[in-house]
Amino acid sequence: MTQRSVVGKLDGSGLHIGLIVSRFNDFITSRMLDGARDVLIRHGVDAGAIVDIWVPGAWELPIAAKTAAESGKYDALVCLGCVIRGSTTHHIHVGGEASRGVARVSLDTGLPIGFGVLTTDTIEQAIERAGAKSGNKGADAALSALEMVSLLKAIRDA
Ligand code: INI
Repeated sequence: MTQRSVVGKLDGSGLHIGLIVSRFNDFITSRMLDGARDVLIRHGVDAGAIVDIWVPGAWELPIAAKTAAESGKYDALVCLGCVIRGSTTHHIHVGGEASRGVARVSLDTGLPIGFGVLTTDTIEQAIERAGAKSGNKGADAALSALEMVSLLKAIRDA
């Protein structure tokens, strides 16, 4: 029997993508935004079809993602944020709710949402993941969202 595989492709032509970005730690998130935008354009997304949507902090990513998803304007979203450990437990609540909330929006709406929220102990670790020696997690999240658009379609069509 021949094996059948269902896989996604990385072809962004004709797609509309929303990039939801946190202003908190924007010296990091703006680099992640650059990485996400760059990788999308290199995979065929029209620059004019990429919209960046700014929220105050990672906590606000889920509600903005829900509103963008329900607008019907986007084929996929990418949430970009950076939560750095502080001297209290505040960062744990912010990071946890951002991750739970974005997952819930994606499952509830069926829209692919790339999760590019760094949670690091130090600023150095965040810099490493925003375009330095550990790559750019914003670009990685955008690429995953692109793949999921095509994969979800392929699953339905299989
Ligand atoms: N928001 C972040 O995006 N990153 C953080 O590290 C952070 N910390 O640690 O405080 C943070 N807080 C703000 C939060 O996201 C909300 O914007 C704020 O609480 C207002 O609702």
